[in-house]
Formats: sequence, structure tokens, C-alpha cells
Amino acid sequence: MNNKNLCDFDNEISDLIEKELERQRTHIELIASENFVSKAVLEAQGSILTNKYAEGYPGKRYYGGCENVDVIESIAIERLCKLFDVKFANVQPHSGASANLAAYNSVLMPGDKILGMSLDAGGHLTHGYSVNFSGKIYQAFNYGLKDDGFIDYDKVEEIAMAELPNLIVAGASAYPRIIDFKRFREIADKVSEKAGRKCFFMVDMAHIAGLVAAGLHPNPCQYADIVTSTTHKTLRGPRGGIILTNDELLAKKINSSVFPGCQGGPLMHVIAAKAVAFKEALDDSFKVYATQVVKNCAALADEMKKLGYSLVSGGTDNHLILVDIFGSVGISGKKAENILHSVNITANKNAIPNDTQKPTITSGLRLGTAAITTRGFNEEETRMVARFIDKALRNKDNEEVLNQVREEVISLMAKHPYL
Ligand code: DSN
Repeated sequence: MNNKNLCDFDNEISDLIEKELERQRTHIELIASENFVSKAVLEAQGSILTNKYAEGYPGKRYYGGCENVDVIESIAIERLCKLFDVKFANVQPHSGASANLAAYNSVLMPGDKILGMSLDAGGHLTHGYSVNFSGKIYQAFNYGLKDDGFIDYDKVEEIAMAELPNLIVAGASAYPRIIDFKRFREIADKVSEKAGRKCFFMVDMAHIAGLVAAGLHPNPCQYADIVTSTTHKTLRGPRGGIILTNDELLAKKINSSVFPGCQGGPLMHVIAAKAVAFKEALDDSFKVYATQVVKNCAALADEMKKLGYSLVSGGTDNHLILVDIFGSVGISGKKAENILHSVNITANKNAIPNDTQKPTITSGLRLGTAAITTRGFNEEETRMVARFIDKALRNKDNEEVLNQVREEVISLMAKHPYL
């Protein structure tokens, strides 16, 4: 076996990892779904647990030698249940999309109807988009936003009562406001009554999981039949997925749907890293962190508005804002993303409601504060970020100004080291 360190054996890959570390150290990270994990999470994820096959669940595996990984997975489940005050959890989904696939598969048959937020309103591919499995296996219906940028709950109810979906999904990738899970539950219950069969209510809380864990957003677990999430966004864990429920029968169906329904062997190194991240999120310091994420986002929204930018819904309650960049300064989302990249600011173009630009161009820019808050940014530094963005966009053809902004970004990041 090759016993060399990575840098000695494969300096091509090793150099690229070093370059990526340097990029992460020297750029302001504003992608709302990204974050920086701790050394402890990295250590668990990079561990020898990657060697182990453990198809099945703790105590009921299809392979021998699972005595240690059984305990690791049980600890991850126990911590996760405590974190979200929920009875049952599955920590095996490889990603948020896998979690959603397994969740749907646990209660739906092909051809059943699902109702989710449309992609251009801030929803997710797996909530019924036509080119995704969710829009192909199931009959998908969409809801959107009112003109004020808030979810149109009355329209959700109207569509739901007309189409009688088997499942309603709430949750978003680019929605800056608190989601009224109680209202969704009431709508699902009305559908169940009219249809004479169950309409399941599922929440994909991937973006806001860290805020929910810290008590800064209502917890969907008390309203939804099934809650899915990723673990790597505001929750600040390794890249992966989870599924939660308070219903014992559903928990059994979810477990069979994850394995053997949708996945084979679980990634035990990732599950160990999830357990470490859940321990971090249970600590009081995580509440401090998540509170600062929200404060920083409010500061970002306020400063962007002062600088003349229009925000979808007029502001934010959570970790992200959606800027109508085309409407504000006549620059498309794609162009804005490129200009910001040139000054070491990383963000992503995003469609806005009723977008006039193509999905590959967009009118919007999504900005999130989870990652910069991990790096220790306070509200004043977050306001500086807004001013950097403004300066870069308004001087997009002036190399001298762009170089100056890049230098300012690099010196700000030097005050907030990573690893
Ligand atoms: N790609 C994620 C995001 O950026 O929100 C959603 O899966």
C-alpha cells in the first residue's frame, strides 16, 4: 500500500487543496448555503471510518465489525434528536437531495401529487422542478410569493384544495423570511379532510437548520410529519443530509426508504463528523454564533438598502438576503457574481420573483452571513462588506478601484484566519 503523505504522493491534488485553502482564507464567502467547519469536524470526516461498510442500522447491520460505528451512529442520532427536540432521526442520507428523495419515497407512490415552492420563487430543485426526479416521478405543483416577496399562503391553500396533493413541502433555498409552518400544517390538514386520505406535510429546513437549532426560527418538527435538512449550511457540519420525525411508524418507513430503498452503505466518517457538529450545535456558544449570523444579516440588509439596493421582501429575518441587483444598478446577477469574484468576494446569482432574465443570467444576487460569521465578522465588518460590494459594482470598469477593493478584502480576511 502507498504509505506516503498526500503531498509526497500526489502533489497535483495536494497543491489544489492548498490553493483552495488559500482561496477560502482570502475571500469573503457570502454563498448563503456555505460555511466553514471546525477542525474537529474535519478530523472526524477525514478519519479511517471511511474504510467501514455498515449497511443497515445500529444493532442490525449486514456486515460484521460494526461495534464502533454502531455507537457512533447512535450518538449522532441521540444528539440530533436532542438538538431539534424530536423523537426519531435518520443520519444516513448522503445529501439534502438524497434526504428528500428518501423522505418522498417513504410516503409517496410514483404519480402522486406534491406541492412545493417554485424554483424561481426561492424553492429547491427537489421540491418538484421539472428536470429533477421530484418533477418526473411525481406530479408536481408550485406555489410562489406575493408581490411583497412573502409566501402567498392563501394561494398555497387555493392550489392545495384544488389539486389535493399527497404531500406539501415547505422550505426554500433563497427565502429571507420566517416560514409559517403552522399555516402549512393547517392547509395540509384541510386537504386531508377534503381528500379523505392523508396529505403529508414535509419541511426541508436545510438553509435555516442552524437558526432552528438555536431557537431563532420556529421549529418545524412540531408541525411537520417529516423534516429533512442538510448538515452543512447554517448548521455548520459536514456535507450531508438528515431526516427527522416524531411519528414512530413514519420513522420505520423512513429508515427502510433510506436503506435499502434509496442508498446502500452509509458514510460512517461523515456520520461521525455529523455527531461532532451536533455536539458543537448543542453548546451554548452555537446560540451566540447563530444570533450573530442573524444580526449580521440584518446589518447587511440595512447597509445595502442605504446604498440604494432593493431587496426581495424588503429585508430579512434569517441568514440571507436576495438583492434585485439588475433593478438596483442595471447589472445582471451573473455579471455581478463575476465582478465580485474579481475582488475576492464570493456570492451567487439567483433568480428573483418574476425575473426578466434567463435562469443562467438572473436579476438577483443571494448573499448570506453564515460563513463570514464563523470567521468572526461583526455587524460593522458586515456593513463594510456591503460597501465593498457597492464600490466594486459601481466601478466595474475601473481596474484601479477594483484592485483597491480586492486589497481591502484581503486585509480584512487576514484579521479572520481559518485553520
Ligand atoms: N445548492 C444549495 C443552495 O445553494 O442553496 C441548495 O441545495
